[in-house]
Amino acid sequence: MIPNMEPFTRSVDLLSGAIAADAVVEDRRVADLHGYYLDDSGAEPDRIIYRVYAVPVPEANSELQCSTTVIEPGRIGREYHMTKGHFHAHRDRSEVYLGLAGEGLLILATEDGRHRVEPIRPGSLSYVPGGWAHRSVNLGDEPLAFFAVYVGDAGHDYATVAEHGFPVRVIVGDDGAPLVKQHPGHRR
Ligand code: PAN
Ligand code: ZN
Repeated sequence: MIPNMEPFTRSVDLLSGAIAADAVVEDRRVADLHGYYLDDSGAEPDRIIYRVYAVPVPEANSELQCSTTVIEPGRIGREYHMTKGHFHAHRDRSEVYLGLAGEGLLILATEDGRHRVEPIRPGSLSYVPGGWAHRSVNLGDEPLAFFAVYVGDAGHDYATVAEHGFPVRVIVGDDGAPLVKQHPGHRR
């Protein structure tokens, strides 16, 4: 069956990551990520950590969701600003990330405890296979912006990550440089 979609074009600002016109904009603030960071007690609850611009597309297997994410620079305690991270609710659905601006990391993890760390930078293209949870982290002094495209009905399972976390955390080391550290509490 041919889906009932009309062709369209949108403008992405490659420097800021913003998508113009009818994108659905969602902000994630410190308060929305309570429990994800080791210690957010010193951070103002209203501070925006990241913003997602999503082009409205039906959540169907035949479609492709298109969005950008912009993570503000900064840290909460020793941890760099990061997204919640999620598995896709339909575990086998994959995704592609294209770095637009800034410098960061894409942390990937499987349910059986494997993990990978990939760079995000302008022009980086990262493939997120089905079955891999994914979280992005801003390591720089500027906003980190990337474009994502994923299977329309992928859905987001946040609960598994909220409960178990990722196998690693990205923190600032004593020398001021980023450190990818094993998260001892993570299940194996
Ligand atoms: C991305 C993410 C976006 C925000 O579009 O949804 O970067 O991260 P969280 O959803 O983990 O808060 C994506 O991977 N979509 O599937
Ligand atoms: Zn995803």
